Amino acid sequence: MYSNKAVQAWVEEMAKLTKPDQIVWLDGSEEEKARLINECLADEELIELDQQKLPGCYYHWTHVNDVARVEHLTFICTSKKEDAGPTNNWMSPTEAYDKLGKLFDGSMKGRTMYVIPYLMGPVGSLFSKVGIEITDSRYVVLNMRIMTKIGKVAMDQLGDSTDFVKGLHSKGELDPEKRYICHFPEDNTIWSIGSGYGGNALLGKKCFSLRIASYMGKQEGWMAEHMLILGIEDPKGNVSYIAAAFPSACGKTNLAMLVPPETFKGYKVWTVGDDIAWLRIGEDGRLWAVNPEAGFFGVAPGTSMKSNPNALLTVQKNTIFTNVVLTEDKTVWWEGMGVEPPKKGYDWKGNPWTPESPEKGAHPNSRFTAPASQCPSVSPEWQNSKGVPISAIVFGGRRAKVAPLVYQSFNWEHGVFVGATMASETTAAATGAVGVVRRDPMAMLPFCGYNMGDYFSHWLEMGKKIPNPPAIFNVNWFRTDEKGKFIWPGFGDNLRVLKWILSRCENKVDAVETPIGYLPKVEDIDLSGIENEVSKSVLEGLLSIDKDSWSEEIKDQASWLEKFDRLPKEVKSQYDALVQRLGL
Ligand code: OXD
Ligand code: MN
Repeated sequence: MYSNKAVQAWVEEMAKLTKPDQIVWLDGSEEEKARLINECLADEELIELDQQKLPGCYYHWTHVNDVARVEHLTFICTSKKEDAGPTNNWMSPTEAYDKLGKLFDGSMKGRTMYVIPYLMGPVGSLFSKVGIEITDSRYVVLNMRIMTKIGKVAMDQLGDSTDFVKGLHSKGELDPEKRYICHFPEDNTIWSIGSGYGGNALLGKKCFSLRIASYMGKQEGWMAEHMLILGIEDPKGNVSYIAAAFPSACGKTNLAMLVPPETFKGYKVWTVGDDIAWLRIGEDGRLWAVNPEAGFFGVAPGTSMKSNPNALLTVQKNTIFTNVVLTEDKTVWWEGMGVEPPKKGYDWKGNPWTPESPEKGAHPNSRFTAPASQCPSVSPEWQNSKGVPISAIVFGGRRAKVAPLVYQSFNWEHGVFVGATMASETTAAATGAVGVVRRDPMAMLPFCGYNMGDYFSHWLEMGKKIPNPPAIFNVNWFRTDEKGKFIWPGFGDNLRVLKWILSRCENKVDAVETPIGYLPKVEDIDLSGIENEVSKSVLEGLLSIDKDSWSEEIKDQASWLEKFDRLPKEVKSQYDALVQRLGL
């Protein structure tokens, strides 16, 4: 129990509603962790993995109908519908408190209520914020323990203040018909019921650090973004930082932990964050960023020693694996791990599985939850309370034809337009049609806690306030040839593109001015060591702008922008200027 009166009063009120058998206040200690793990093992909520091979690692199955974020059940509950905007589901706060209040009523009967104070961001930092999550799930507690800093450290930062985000979570009945993830940005409150899956239940992550925090950022003059943060150290030891936004499933975690190509002697990539960035204007007039999280909640399938050795090394200890293949000898496996599958095991539904089974063993959205501090590439600055200074902001998505490998926006305002019209094409990995263009502005479509038109205005406002703003770029690692094969090798070779981006930030290279932005001169992308795979003419192709595709693209952009009744005029004029430059 902590002395903060506002926290106590709110917990009491929530206990009256949910009626738990007992209340446990978490302190974040090792003893508490050991006790919770033992309880989970006894109830088979966790399965102990081979402690020789994977020390401190455990396995968890979610309910089979509860394996991903549920965007159609996620609501922004502002008093006025217009304030949630055209891209969010909206429910009035009165209706939401009433509807969910009925579901929460008695939902913790026979269960323990855990009260988790947690800190997002470095200890003692101006950037950092405190949340309290109430939950009836020990799995949530153990995950929050990895993803945030829980217990006393958070309460010490909060002191007597009433400035905390109130998060109420209950598994409820795990019934998709009674599942809601509601955000009340005007009340600093999140209510989530009916799901135990990370993205819906770990309230510090998407719910607080993006949806509620984006709203706070708009009020308070900072930004909460769906961005990885990485540092690039050059052979002289200078480190420059990049923040990059990509829609889900575009390789953010891989890019954040990139291993430089062999020919890049003396280069090193440092990981500050893989998913979320909080950005503020620093005293020096630059934009500075922290990663509010303390761990990685990464997608397991596809993670291999080739695609992301640093992630694979991170998850060798103290990690919770969810919905991957559990092997017979109590280790884990997933598709795309780059090693032989086990002869026998259990799939993500808990059914016996062999490599001959017709279905995939790991769920495509199966996850690892691992402490960031264990990552071999974690930046020495990742807990710096001042954050790190950002030289470049990078947007990107999967585009088979339209977007070139990289281009730079003309200025901040143009960069905001590039972000606002960002898109990704659906892949065969997801259900539904392949190659369908989905607009996902700044990769924030499912995560913006208010009207997205106002969010674009906030970006424009910030641009006016930052004396020395980062340059804004767009990248596309996913261009394909006529046979649908990726042309650019990707992974570690993406550093070649980031190197050009930093050279531009340092005014070391000039570029070609095109209708869509500044493109690299072919000779300015370092192809050392991959000349056979990517010849100069292949690179020319990757940097070309196809008029027919752009003619389609601008039509699609126009209908996208029409959705926004609060579209800032600057975004519209950037669109008009693009059309004019393209001569279409
Ligand atoms: C995530 C996502 O889980 O963006 O990080 O979907
Ligand atoms: Mn994400």
